[in-house]
Amino acid sequence: MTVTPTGARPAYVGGSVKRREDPRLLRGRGRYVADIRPAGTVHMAIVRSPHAHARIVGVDASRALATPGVLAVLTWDDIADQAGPIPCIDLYPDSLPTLQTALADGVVRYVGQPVAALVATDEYLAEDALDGVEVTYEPLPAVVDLDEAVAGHTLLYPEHGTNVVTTIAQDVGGDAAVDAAFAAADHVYTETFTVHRYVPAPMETRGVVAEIDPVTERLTLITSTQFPHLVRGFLSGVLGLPESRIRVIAPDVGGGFGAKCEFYCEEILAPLFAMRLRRPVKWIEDRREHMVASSHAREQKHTVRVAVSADGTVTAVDARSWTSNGAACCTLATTPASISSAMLRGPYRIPVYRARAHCVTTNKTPLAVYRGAGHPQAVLVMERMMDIIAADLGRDRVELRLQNMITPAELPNDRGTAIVLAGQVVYDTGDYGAVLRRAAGMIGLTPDWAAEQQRERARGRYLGIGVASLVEETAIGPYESAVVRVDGAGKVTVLTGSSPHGQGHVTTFSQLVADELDIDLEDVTVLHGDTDVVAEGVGTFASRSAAIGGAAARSAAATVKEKALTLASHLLEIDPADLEWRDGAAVVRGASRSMSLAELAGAATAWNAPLPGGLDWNLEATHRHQAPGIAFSHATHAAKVAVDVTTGEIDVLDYVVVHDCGTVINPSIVEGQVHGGVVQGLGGTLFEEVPYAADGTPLARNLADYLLPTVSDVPVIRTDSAESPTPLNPYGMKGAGEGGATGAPGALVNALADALAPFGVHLTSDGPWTPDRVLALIPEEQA
Ligand code: MCN
Repeated sequence: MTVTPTGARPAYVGGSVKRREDPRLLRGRGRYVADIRPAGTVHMAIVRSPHAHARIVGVDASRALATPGVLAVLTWDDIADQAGPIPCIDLYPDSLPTLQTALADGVVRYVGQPVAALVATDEYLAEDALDGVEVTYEPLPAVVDLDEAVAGHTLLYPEHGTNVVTTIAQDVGGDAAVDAAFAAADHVYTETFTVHRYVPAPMETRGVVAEIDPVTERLTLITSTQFPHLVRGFLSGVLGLPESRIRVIAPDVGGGFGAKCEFYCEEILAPLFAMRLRRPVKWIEDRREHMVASSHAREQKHTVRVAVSADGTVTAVDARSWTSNGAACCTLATTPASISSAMLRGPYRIPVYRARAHCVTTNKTPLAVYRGAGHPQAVLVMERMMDIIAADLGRDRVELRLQNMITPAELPNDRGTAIVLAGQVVYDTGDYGAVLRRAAGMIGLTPDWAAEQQRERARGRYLGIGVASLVEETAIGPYESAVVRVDGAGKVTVLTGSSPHGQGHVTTFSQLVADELDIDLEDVTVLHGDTDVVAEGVGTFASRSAAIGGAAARSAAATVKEKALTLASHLLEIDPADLEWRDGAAVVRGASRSMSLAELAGAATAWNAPLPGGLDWNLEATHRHQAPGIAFSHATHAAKVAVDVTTGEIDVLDYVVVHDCGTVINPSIVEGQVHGGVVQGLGGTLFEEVPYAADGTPLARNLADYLLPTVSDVPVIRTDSAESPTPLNPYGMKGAGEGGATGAPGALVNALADALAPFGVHLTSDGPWTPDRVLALIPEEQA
C-alpha cells in the first residue's frame, strides 16, 4: 500500500460523533427480551404476595394445575433443595444475612414477593391461572416506618433480634477529635433530613427467556440485565451449575438505571422451569409488577450535627443515617448507605468526620442502587446544610462554599472514608471552586440577583436559585476486560465486558479504538452482552464503563498496534524504530512503503515462525483494565425556579450543570447523560414517590400513581464542562453517567427554599414537592 502524506485524520475522541446505535433503535429495530421467542416457548407468571408481612400456612396449586394449558407450578417446597438464596455482594462482615430466596420460604415480607410460579402455553393463560394457586396466609404486623423499624417492636427476622442489618462506620479523626471540634465550635447546627422512596422505572421493564440446548444440555438465559457475566456467576452459585454450562445474553436493554444490576428471583425461576419442561420459558415483567418486584431506591433519613467556626469554616460533621433497605438484602443492598456515608462531605474539607449508617430492614420492596446510588442523598444533606449555615451567618452561599472547598493544590486528597466494593475515597483531580463559580455565573447568581428577587417578590412572583456542588465516585473496579481482534480484511472487532443499556458504548468504544489504530469508525464493530462471545466481564454500573471498559478496549487496541508494528518490521525487514503507525498502517518513515492492517492480518494468518519477544502471531489482544483506585467526577448544578404561591406549582425556569468527567470521549453523549440524569432528579424532587400505607401496602402501583416527568416539565438544561483528566487510567476518563441525577435534588430543593424564604420555610426533605406539599408550606393568610 502507498501512503498519501495527508494521512492525518482528526481524532474521534473529543468529537460529538453521532450515536452509531441510534438509526437501528430509532427505527424500531431494537431486539429486546420481549422480541425474542424461540420455537416452543411457554410463559411464566408469578404468584406475588398481597401482604407486606405474613406467614404462609399453605399453598394449594391443584386448581391451577388442572387448568388447560398450565404445564407446571413451583412452590418453595419444590425448589428448596435446588436453589440457594440470592447473593448479596456488598454485605459487611457483621451484616445480618437477610437474604431472599427465589420463592418465599414460609414467610412473606413485602407486597409483591414471589410465592409461587407457574408456566402455561401462553401468557394470557398463565396470568389467568394465577388465581388457581390458593395461598393461605396468616398476616403478621408490618413495619414500614424507619423509626419504628429501628425501635424493633416488630421484627422481620425475629431470629436476629433486631431490624438493623448492618451499621457502617466512617471515622475521620476519631471520637476525641469530634468532641473537641464541637466543644470549640462557635456554631453548631443540627438537622434531620428525609429522602423518599423511588422506583427506577426504565422504559423497558425486566424480562427473561431461559432455554436448555437439547444437544449440549447448556442453559441459555436471555435477560434484561446490566451485568450478564455476574448473572452467569450468580446463577452458577445458586443452581450449582458450572459456569461453562451457562450462557447469559443481555440483548438490547431499554434502560436499567441500577435496577438491572440486581440478580432477581425470575432469573432463577425461569431456568428451573426450563430444566424441568425442556422448553424455552419466557417472562416479561408488566408495569404493575415492576412497581413492586424490581428494586426500589433512595429512602433514607439523616441526622447531622455540623460544627462551624465564627468565620464560616466547617470544622466537623457528626452524622447518622438510616436506609430503609426493604425486606431483604438484595444483590447491592448496602451500597447506597455506604456511598452516602463515605461521600457526605462532598467537595468540602471538613477535617473531622464521624458517620454511622444503619441499614434497616422494613416490609417494603428491597432497596438497591439507582442512578447516583447514595450520592443524591448526601448532596441534598450537605448542600442544604451549606445554605442553612450561610443564611444563619449572613454569608453569601457561594462564598461560604468556596471557603470550605478543597482546592486543586489539596489534591489528591485522602478523605479517610471508604466505599464498599470500591475502596478508599481519595479524590484525584478537579477544580471544584472553578466549576461552582462558572455555574453560579451561568444561572445568574450575580450581585444583582437579590435585587431582582426582591423586585419580583413585590410583584407576587417568588423566584429562587439553588446550587448544589458534588463530587462523585465513578469508575470503580475491580476491572473490565476487552478483546480487540483484526480480521483478514483488516476490520476490527472489539469484545467488551461492559454491558450498555442506553449509554452508547458502541459509539464511544469505537471512537477510542479507531483513534488508537488510526482507522475509520465504520471499520470497528463492538460486541457485548453475551457471555459466550465475551469470555469475561463485570458490567455497566457506577459510571465505570468509559474509564474502565473503554480504557481496556483502547489498551487492547494499543497492544494490537504494537503487534502489528512488530510483524511489519519482520515482514519488511525494517528496524522497528524506522516504522511508524499512520492511517491504519505500519509505515516506513520517510519512504512510501507500508503494510496496512489488512495486509498484516493476512500475513499474520500465514506466518508460522515465532515472533521475537514471545509475541503470538495473531492480531488480537486481550486487556483487563484493573482500576487502581476510584476516579472522582465533580459538578455544580444550579436551578432557577418560580413558585406560584397560590397553586403551589413549581416552574423550573432554568437549569445549569457545569461538570467535569475528565477526558471526554463524546461531548454530546456526555451531555445526553447529564440531561437524562437531571430529568430523573427533577422527577424525584417534583413528582415521583412510592408511598406505603401503614400496613405495608404500596400506594403507587402504576404510572398513573407514580408520576414521571414529561417533556413539558423539563426546562432547557444548559451544560458546560471542565476537563481534569484522572491519572487512574492512561486516557484520563472519569465517569459521566450519574452526576445529572446526583445534583438535581439538592439544587432544586435549595432553589425552592430560596424562593420561599419570605415565608420562613425550612426545608429538610427532598419532597417530592408536589403542589399540595408546597402550598402546605405557605401560611394561608400570606398566599
Ligand atoms: N463518556 C464519555 N466520556 C467520559 C465519560 C463517559 O464519552 N469521560 C460516555 C461513555 O463512553 C458512555 C456514557 O458517556 O457512552 C456513560 O459513560 P459512563 O459514565 O462510563 O457510565 P456507564 O457507561 O458505566 O453507564 C452507567 C451509568 C449508570 S451507573 C446509570 S445508573 C445509568 C447511566 O449510566 N443508567 C442509564 N446512564 C444511563 N443511560 C441510559 N440511557 N439508560 C440507563 O439505564
